[in-house]
Amino acid sequence: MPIWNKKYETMPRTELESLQVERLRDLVTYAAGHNQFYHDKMEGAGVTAADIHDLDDLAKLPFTTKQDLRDHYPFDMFCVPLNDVCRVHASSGTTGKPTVGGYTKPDLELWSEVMARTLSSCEVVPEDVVHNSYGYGLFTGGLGFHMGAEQIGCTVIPVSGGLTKRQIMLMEDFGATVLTCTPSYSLVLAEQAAEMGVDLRGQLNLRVGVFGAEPWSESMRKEIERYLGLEAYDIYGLTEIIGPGVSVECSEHDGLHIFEDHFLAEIIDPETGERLDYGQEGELVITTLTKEAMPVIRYRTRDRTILHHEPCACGRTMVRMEKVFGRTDDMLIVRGVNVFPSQIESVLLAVEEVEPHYQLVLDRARHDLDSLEIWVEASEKLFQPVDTRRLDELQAYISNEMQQALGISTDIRLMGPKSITRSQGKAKRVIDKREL
Ligand code: DLL
Repeated sequence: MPIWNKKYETMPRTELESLQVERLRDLVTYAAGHNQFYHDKMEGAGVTAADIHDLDDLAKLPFTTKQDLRDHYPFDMFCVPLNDVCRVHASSGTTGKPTVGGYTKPDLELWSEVMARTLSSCEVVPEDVVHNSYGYGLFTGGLGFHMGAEQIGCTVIPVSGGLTKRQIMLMEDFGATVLTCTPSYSLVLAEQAAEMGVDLRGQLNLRVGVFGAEPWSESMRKEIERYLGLEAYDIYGLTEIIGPGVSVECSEHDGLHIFEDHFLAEIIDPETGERLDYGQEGELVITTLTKEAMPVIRYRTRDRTILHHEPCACGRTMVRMEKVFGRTDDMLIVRGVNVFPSQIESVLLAVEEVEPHYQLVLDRARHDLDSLEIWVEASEKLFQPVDTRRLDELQAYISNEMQQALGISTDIRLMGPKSITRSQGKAKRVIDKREL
């Protein structure tokens, strides 16, 4: 299967590590020499490039946090004058100011390169017609995929999100073979196609889907593959690092390879900041080794995962991260118990008469106790006509499964078809009324 950049993607690990150390040294000098924030940070920690001998010396470097980025909004994290920045992207975030990412020309070339590697890892080839439904604009999804697909030489359809009906028509008329969008939007497309009487599996040529930008479970993957008749790949990335193109699955679907020649990954204990070993779960921390406009040193992503370094059957030597379970700040604490939305998703989607559309509503009503309502759409056939007995049985069954999986009681609300808001990009799964 195609490996876009064999030299780097299959580099022996010892060679790769030497390259990383060399690049890390250069980065420390570059960042401290071109940016006040990094200058002060390095001086405060008493570290210079001369202190970096191997990758364990990473621990000597201070972390960079989302708060640091906020404090230096919009452009004070840049290492080059604005004149040399040829593109700015930003992530909306839930509150306050967005998180900004800046790119020089070489940064854009790097981004195209890692996105070409990404798409090749998903078996995308120059003959493919790529229907790109990631949002174009400040969000990194649309343009990131666009550049990677062009780099490979695919035919790109820059459709962006929304106007779902039209998207189905275009996919059919233009003969899309690859679909790129958030996993939740892929299900909206599937639903719309069904409504229009278009059989996505039979009438369309879709072969591959490259889905990311939000957490999605293995059960969600099965649903998507079943509805769309394609092979679904997980892609991970974030604006602060580059956008999409940090890591991606290969056809083994056994973790996401991180492009470590550019993005150096570590896992830390989110409480203590201590570095953890391969195989241990914690917070992903990334250092960009080669970016010019806005490199980051030991950036705390707040995403939880596990790293594995064992060789992969695909031939790539790059470390693999497990599917992101969620962000440390997405973790819900319900009556003192930690719950990840992805755990709930896995339980729900294992139930046959339930649709993959759900929302979690947290409140603190009675006696200051948290309540967790799980709204999920039940299968359409239970509403034509309403089968109260079956709905009651189903509700009791899901409540019990949820209690087993989460260790807390939840309130299951089985909803009618299409009653949960659909999204064109990242789905909003959690409504926390406790914060209001
Ligand atoms: O979501 C970049 C991207 C675009 C990735 C398209 C993949 C595809 P941001 O808007 O800055 O950037 O959001 C980044 O989204 O820290 C994770 O919490 C989450 N995220 C991204 N990909 C995944 C994934 C883009 N595959 C934040 N699984 C990250 C789980 C993901 N969470």
